[in-house]
Amino acid sequence: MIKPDGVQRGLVGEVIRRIEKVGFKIIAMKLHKVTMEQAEKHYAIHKGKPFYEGLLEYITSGPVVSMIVEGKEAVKITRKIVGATNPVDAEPGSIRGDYSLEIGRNIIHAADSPENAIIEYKIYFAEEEFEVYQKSDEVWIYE
Ligand code: D4T
Repeated sequence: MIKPDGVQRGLVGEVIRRIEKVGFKIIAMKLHKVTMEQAEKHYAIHKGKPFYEGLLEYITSGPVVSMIVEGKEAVKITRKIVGATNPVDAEPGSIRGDYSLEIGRNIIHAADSPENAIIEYKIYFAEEEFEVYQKSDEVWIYE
């Protein structure tokens, strides 16, 4: 998910470029606003933490771009492309390392396990929004 700051700062194309170029297949994508109900579900694990209220306010503050991405080790590799949660620790070359400075404005969200990826995409997408298709470059990406 490209968060509201990523959308406002014109980084949608840059993020999608990185996801596509590594070889992943985007099987669903949309621009939408996160409702407070969706935000509470998504960040339920952080309820009660000092940054929780600010996090909900930020993620619901403007449109986001959500994607479901498929490919080998998609969670692990996407987390590397995204970089550490706190931009201070994010490597140069990662999205957060290149484009953000503060943990509360870190541009992008990516699921941290395949199990959470499923839980999270169900918050934002209906099954009808998935596109099942073959990408013609797959023979050159997978051996
Ligand atoms: P998201 O979920 O946004 O991709 O971030 P991560 O998966 O990398 O990190 P997270 O769940 O630990 O944190 C969720 C979200 O909360 C913000 N946050 C986090 C914050 O504002 N202050 C903090 O101290 C922490 C730990 C940033 C990401």
